[in-house]
Amino acid sequence: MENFEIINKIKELKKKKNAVIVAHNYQRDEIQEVADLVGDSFALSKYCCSVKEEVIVFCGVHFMAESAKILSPDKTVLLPEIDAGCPMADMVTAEGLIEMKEKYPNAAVVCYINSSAEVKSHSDVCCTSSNAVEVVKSIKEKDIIFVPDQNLGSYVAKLVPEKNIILWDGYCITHHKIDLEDVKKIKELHKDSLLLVHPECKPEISEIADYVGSTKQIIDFAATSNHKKFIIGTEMGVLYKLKNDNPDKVFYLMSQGLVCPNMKKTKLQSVYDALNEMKYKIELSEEVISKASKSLDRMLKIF
Ligand code: CIZ
Ligand code: SF4
Repeated sequence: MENFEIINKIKELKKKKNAVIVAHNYQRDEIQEVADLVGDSFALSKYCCSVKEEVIVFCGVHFMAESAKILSPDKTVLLPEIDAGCPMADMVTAEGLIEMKEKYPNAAVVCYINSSAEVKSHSDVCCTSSNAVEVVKSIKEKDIIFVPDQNLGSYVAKLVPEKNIILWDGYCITHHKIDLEDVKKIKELHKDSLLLVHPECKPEISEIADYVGSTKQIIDFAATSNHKKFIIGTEMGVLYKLKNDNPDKVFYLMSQGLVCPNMKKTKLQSVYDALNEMKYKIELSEEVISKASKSLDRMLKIF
């Protein structure tokens, strides 16, 4: 089937099933095209709470669909590809976190939104890459266990030196593998470009960047900057919006390796099948929802 045919079928089915489709900034271009809203995980979860439709097709990875379910427990949340997980989120388990908490009983726990619902349920407050610095600053405890991303944690630790950040050793398989030497080469090649990177990159890369921010912050920065050329240091999916919104600007990807294999699992056919067969439903226990929603709500209160 051609893309336009399947897109039409998805649109029909969406109406029939009373559904909305949301897509993360890292999704394939055609998925972003078919979505009602494209954004970061938190913006999408908040949007899901506000819509009247009963069914949410979440084109992203597992923890994102879980966050939407935690914030909208009465809705049916579907993840089109059951194996679309986030290896970084899987690097911390609830058991591992409980052990760490026993080792540092006075520490507060901040979990990056890239974590399972169970890990969120054992954390004090959740954060995203847009608000991690403010979340950490808002906490009264000096000691803070930060899970699971060591790179985002190090970035926050540098900006909030008054806190003692205890890092977990997780990392994003896509951002973490980017090498400093390769970044220096592309910077040299495009001397007139600004380098915008995600804090999931290694600290030595964030250090030489002109701007460090989440997907949304990078997208906003590029849109409002007077500069015309940018090297983008996050997953290549953001290029779709960057290029569409800024036809007069030029974007280079920092590395051809900036592709998240899990984000790319969702195809138009997956979305069609998800709606047609109402799969795969995100199911969470009431206890996990109630505990995990506290860490998300606490973040929501700060912003
Ligand atoms: O929170 C998100 O959506 C993630 C994982 C990244 C970002 O910067 O938007
Ligand atoms: Fe996880 Fe990295 Fe993919 Fe984001 S880009 S979903 S952190 S593996």
